[in-house]
Amino acid sequence: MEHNKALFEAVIAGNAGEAERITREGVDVGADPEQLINVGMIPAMDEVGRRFEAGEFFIPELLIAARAMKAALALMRPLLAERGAKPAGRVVIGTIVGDQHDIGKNLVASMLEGGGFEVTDLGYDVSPERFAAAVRTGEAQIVGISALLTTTMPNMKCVVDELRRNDPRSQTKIMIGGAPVTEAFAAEIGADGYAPNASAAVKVARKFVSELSRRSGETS
Ligand code: B1M
Repeated sequence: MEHNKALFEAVIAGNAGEAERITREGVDVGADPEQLINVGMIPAMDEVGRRFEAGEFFIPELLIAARAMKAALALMRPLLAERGAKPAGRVVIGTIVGDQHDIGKNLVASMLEGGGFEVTDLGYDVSPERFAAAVRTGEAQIVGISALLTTTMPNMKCVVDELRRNDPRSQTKIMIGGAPVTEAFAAEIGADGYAPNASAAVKVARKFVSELSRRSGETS
């Protein structure tokens, strides 16, 4: 319990060294790795997201908290793999073809990891075909597409079309975001959702996973 609380505070403070130290110490004395993630790290990133939305935290605080969380998470990954722990969901994410802006996308990817998702980050300048191939390979439930240029936004529709061509029953949910992107644009191109910032992206991803599991419950 002590380790969970200390880890929670280290992540919010963006103290990567401390987060790593507490994680290592916790694992050495037999703390449950899933508890460290679910009780220490994920609520910390939720709190960071809440403070960001409330205007108490800004982009630098988000980035350093995400870095602290990633450092601690890196120590846990091998342990979780050994135990076969299930991620909250699988996400493929990238910045759209023609666009090199990746700071916001990286932030979204880190927050999703902090939220317990397994994230495959394809980087920037990602073509519709690469998105589709990554979804097939990783069996992703969610695809996240970022765009920062008004000139590259239309390329997002090409990804949606390519994914739907391969997945006519819409078993993969598509989320888009980026400064020029809007909810209305998401609806216009047939994406399933839009998030204005990284913490909202985690909420949308959680909603997608619960919709998909409800749907698979109805059909089984
Ligand atoms: Co460029 N750039 N840039 N740029 N750049 C903008 C976007 C611009 C608005 C600047 C301006 O003119 N005022 C402008 C776009 C104008 C337009 O489209 N109408 C612009 C331009 C024109 C260009 C070039 C064309 C400049 C040139 O070469 N003439 C060129 C294009 C290169 C290319 O992509 N092909 C270019 C290049 C660059 C740099 C490489 C120098 C650099 C990018 C470095 C990098 O990303 N590694 C850069 C930068 C840094 C910016 C600004 C200054 C900052 C962008 C940023 O990182 N914001 C930007 C101006 C600005 O925004 N003030 C600008 C911080 C980031 C955390 O926010 O990305 O919005 P953001 O992400 C947010 C949300 O949008 C959301 O969550 C994030 C966290 O809250 N979000 C998602 C993002 N993706 C999401 C995905 C989701 C959900 C939410 O679901 C999947």
